[in-house]
Amino acid sequence: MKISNQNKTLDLTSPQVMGILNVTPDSFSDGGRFDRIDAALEQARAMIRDGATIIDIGGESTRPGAAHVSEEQELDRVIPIIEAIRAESEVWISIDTSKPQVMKKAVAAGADLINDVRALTVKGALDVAAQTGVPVCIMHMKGQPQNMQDNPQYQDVIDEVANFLNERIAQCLKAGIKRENIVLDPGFGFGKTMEHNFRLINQFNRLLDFELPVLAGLSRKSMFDHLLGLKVDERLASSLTGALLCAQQGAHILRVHDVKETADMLKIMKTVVNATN
Ligand code: 8Y4
Repeated sequence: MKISNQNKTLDLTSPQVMGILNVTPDSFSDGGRFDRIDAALEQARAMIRDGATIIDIGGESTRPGAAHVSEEQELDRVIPIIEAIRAESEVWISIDTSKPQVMKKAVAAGADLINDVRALTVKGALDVAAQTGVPVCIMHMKGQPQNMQDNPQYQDVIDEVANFLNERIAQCLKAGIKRENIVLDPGFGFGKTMEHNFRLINQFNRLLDFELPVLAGLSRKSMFDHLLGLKVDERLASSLTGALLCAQQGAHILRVHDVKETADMLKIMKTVVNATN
């Protein structure tokens, strides 16, 4: 398995680490515009050094209750960071957005992959994504960020996630996105209870039936708080455990905050897998 664009190819034979780079104002203390760009660039450099082969850049928070972000605001946050990273690195740059104009301008600025938690459901997003020609990650979410955690219910969570992704794959193909440019994601934490999230980990390998790359984003999510009573900065061990359980079932990309620890974990996993007699 691999993903490609005009410029390059990322081999997914073994799981790749996608490092999270949030560029929302709460994620970088504000010493002004240059300081913000510089801090984000430093964080990207550290993640690349630690083994990330993809940097996921997001300028909109999808937390329930998070403030609305305008297109102009989002562009102002992400474009300078994409340009700065691209100026010095060939790392894969992923743009975490649902807005068509942000997708378009981010790819023009050097982004290689579109990561959309709304699975290209915003008006115009399918067509713009198709025009860019870059791979897209489509994620399952039940409801919208504002209401997604208000008592989500499923008859069978994995069936519903798979059916949704199947439908979105069809829409992508219809819009002219090539099948080999689609990455799938069950959307841990997006309209799911703790039980739904753990069931999705348990059944993760069913998403491999699509024969498309699959991404797992579990890092520091609140399911670990609900099980173990952990603050966000206490969730490293649980995040690594969740990531390993998905990687063992065949996850191709792990979206994480803790790149070094995840890369170490994957090295152990690969060494064990290859330690046949
Ligand atoms: C602490 C910090 C605790 C952040 C939780 C969080 C995914 C994603 C997000 C995902 C894909 C998050 C943008 C939620 N999650 N994209 N984005 N898959 N493809 N929460 O699972 O990280 S944001």
